[in-house]
Amino acid sequence: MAIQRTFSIIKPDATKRNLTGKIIAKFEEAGLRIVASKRIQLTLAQAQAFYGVHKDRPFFDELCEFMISEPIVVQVLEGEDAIAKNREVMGATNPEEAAEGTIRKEFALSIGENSVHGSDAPETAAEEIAFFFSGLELVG
Ligand code: IDP
Repeated sequence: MAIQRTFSIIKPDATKRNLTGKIIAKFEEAGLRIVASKRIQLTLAQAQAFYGVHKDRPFFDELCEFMISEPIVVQVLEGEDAIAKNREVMGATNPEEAAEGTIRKEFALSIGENSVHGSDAPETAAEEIAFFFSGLELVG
């Protein structure tokens, strides 16, 4: 399996509860290496652009308001099969359905306030990394 990069967000519910380090430890324990990282606060326009694919979903406004409510930590994770591996470590979208030991099972508050985002495919990973990081910020 090839080395991949994926894009991750530690969401407002997690930064607010001071869980950043615990979540990063889960990534590192799974063999994912952090090759870029920054703490930022999104504007509403940025959140709407990032989640544009969901703009017709009923939870879109709630999701964007949540994503701007506190700072977030955006990261690029690298490793073997990183996209699938990160999705596995994150767990299911709804924490009630997430497997034991996953980030969402341990930390998420609800299906919306679910602590982490992770890219779902190589194309979206490339787009999402480029949305937040310049090449100079990726240090493998
Ligand atoms: P994912 O983050 O597991 O890939 P998606 O279905 O792509 O899940 O949804 C993106 C995000 O939208 C979720 O992580 C969650 O924060 C939010 N979301 C998804 N479904 C709901 C819902 O039914 N109510 C509120 N927020 C939701």
